[in-house]
Amino acid sequence: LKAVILAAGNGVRLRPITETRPKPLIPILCKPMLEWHLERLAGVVDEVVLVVGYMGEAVRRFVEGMKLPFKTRFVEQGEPRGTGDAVVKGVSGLDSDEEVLVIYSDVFTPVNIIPEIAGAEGNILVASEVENPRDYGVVIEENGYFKRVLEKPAESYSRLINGGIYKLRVGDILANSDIAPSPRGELEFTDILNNMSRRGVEIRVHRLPGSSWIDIGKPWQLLEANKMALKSIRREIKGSVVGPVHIEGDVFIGEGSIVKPFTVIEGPVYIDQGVEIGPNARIRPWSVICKGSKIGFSVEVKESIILENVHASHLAYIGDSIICEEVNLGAGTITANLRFDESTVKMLVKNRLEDTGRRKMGAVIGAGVKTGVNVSLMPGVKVGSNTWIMPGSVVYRDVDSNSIHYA
Ligand code: TTP
Repeated sequence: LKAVILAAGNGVRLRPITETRPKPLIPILCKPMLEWHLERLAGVVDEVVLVVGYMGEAVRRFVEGMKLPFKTRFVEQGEPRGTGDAVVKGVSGLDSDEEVLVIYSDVFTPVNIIPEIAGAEGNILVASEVENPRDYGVVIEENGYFKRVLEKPAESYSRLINGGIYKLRVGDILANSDIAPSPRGELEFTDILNNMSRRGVEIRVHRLPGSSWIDIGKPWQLLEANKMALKSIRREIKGSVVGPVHIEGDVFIGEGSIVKPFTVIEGPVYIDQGVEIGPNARIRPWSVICKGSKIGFSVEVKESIILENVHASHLAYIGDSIICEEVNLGAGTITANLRFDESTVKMLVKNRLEDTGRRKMGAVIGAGVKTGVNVSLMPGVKVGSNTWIMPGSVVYRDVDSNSIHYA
């Protein structure tokens, strides 16, 4: 069995996170999404084809740095013309009687379903139940068999959506790849699936229950994905904890990390290797702090993701936020995460104001940003990478990358 992983998207909706890393290298519990997929394919496949494009070199370097028990091959997609185009390029050259696992690199299931899918007979499509089916490709099935996908329908006919994980016969994909661009101008893999169904190729629907699948397309979904993953961690403390520290619940602290006195950590919390916390910090549930970061004196972190080498050394509040790598937060930097009217927080995504569905949502801060002392960031604001926010600023709107924002 072989696998094709789609890793070529531009990830525009995830900016500024994707300004400095391709989407497949965005981590969940400090481990890139792509690494989760590759680890799960060990012992299941003998070759993985990675379809790459945007920041493809970074993807290639990352994969080549991993020790994997199967062959890997990279296919350049060129212009990202859609998932259908990517899959066809990924499977071309494979034997038509062979079966492939097709996996979108930006989907996450906290439980590993790959062995079950790989071991099942015939063509399989993984579908998941979600609360907001209208944002996805809604799957119509009959007696457990796939009939059609309706892309982002105005009305939702069912809560079952296309999960972006399949096992299919290569010949069935290629024989049905005669598709035209969709209304959004992309060659969609779902149109190939619709062709297959219409021409009598059987595809069994493998149904996942709610809350066991997520795709990471927009920033707040990264918070949700980490939250899903945090539900299955267990208390494990490998680093050192110095003096009076209060730790409750499921807290993971990686090797070489140090927690200094008078710190309170309320699990579930994941602290990676080489992290420094405290003295006198408060880390609240659903937080993830990655390698080399420093959360110092009187800094409170709540339901946030802090990527690598972030420094928040004193007197800061980071709530429901995503802080990318190499960010420096000045003393007194505050992310506001709740509106006075308590309505759900909106965020600009690809120039459209979208409802995050979250009553509490803070900021998304791109890599290399520096905030001066006493900077306040209003709910749902995004700051582009390598930008400076000058001291005393109150940031109400998104700030461009590589810029200077004056108070
Ligand atoms: P999408 O989330 O639809 O697209 P994207 O990753 O480019 O993100 P955005 O819309 O924010 O720019 O992609 C779904 C999956 O398919 C994802 O894993 C990336 C992959 N993909 C490709 O490999 N090639 C492509 O041409 C496209 C559109 C997506």
